[in-house]
Amino acid sequence: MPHTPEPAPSIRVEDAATVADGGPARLSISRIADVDALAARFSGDARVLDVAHGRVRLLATAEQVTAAAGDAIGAAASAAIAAWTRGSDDLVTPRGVLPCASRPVVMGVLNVTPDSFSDGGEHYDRADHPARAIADGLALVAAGADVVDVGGESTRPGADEVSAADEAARVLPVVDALAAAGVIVSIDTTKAAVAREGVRNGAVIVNDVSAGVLDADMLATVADLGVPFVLVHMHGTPRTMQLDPHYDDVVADVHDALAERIDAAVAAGVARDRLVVDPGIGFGKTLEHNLELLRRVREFTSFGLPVLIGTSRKSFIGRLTDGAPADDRLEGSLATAALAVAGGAAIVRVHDVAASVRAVTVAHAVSRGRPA
Ligand code: PMM
Repeated sequence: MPHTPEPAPSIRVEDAATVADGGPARLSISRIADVDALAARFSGDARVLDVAHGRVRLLATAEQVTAAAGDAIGAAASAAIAAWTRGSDDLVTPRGVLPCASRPVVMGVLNVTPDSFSDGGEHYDRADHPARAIADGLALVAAGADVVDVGGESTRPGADEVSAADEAARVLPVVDALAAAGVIVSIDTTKAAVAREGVRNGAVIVNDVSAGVLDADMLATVADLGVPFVLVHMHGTPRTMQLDPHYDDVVADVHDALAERIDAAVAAGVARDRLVVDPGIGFGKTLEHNLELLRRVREFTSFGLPVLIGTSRKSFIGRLTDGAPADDRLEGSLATAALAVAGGAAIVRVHDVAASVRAVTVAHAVSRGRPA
């Protein structure tokens, strides 16, 4: 039997704006055995707001958390508040550093598939493969992408599965050529075998929309490869994810699910500072869920890891803009990228790179009150 570690308590910072002035943070503590007993230990100036769904929400300083809940939970609260306040560190890859600590990082999307919802077939010309995709990847870099995310499996809702061999045949020549040109490449796959081959061909980040759930070998593979790993929250599978998704509180539930995947990745041997978290916009979420996740994106910075947000051309943007089709969602995509960055996202995953670089550069400068 593999050893299943006890879940570590999870602290989510909802707001810490007054902490610098000695004020309390608004926190949520979850993944603990007896949440009612914990809530009862807070008294005096610390104020419990509610206890529900295995979580206690409260207004407290880190010192008050330590006094009531002990050193371990107090230290976790202190770290989460510091992360919320400070933002993320740089992300170190074997081919270079993504400067998440100093400016927004832009990940350009290169779907080498015939059927992706957002750019289906755009970069995949069977007669001219892989030349077209390679040229398009280099164009993303010329437009300002810091990293190019190469995917060979459509994750659009209800998409058919593709075999590892077909997926590898689509992406590996593209990964290889871009890496040879010095590009920081991430491989967007849910399959451990494709991740391994992708890294062997020069990819330096693995981006898995299932956070290692769909392939039992993924976490151990990534640990072995020693590259950064993007943990994306997905409700179900691409086939099932949009079938009536339900959450008690979408931000809290997705945060807890990501906490569980962080623990699983670390237990499998992945270094924590190689992880990136992504709440998975559109992956088993309604329009309202997506908007709530974006409105409260800063809460995901509590992990102290870079937060990646992918909204580009997604269907919820079409729904907000008179049913605009995927190739007519630029303004909505830019608005969400800008707001995600202003809300604390470190990396945005986009199709329209040049426009997105400008939008997030301005959003970042405004949110800090100074240029980069
Ligand atoms: N979305 C898609 C594919 N891969 N990866 C991450 N990390 N985050 C996302 O939101 C994400 C992803 C689906 O969109 P696409 O068809 O435009 O690639």
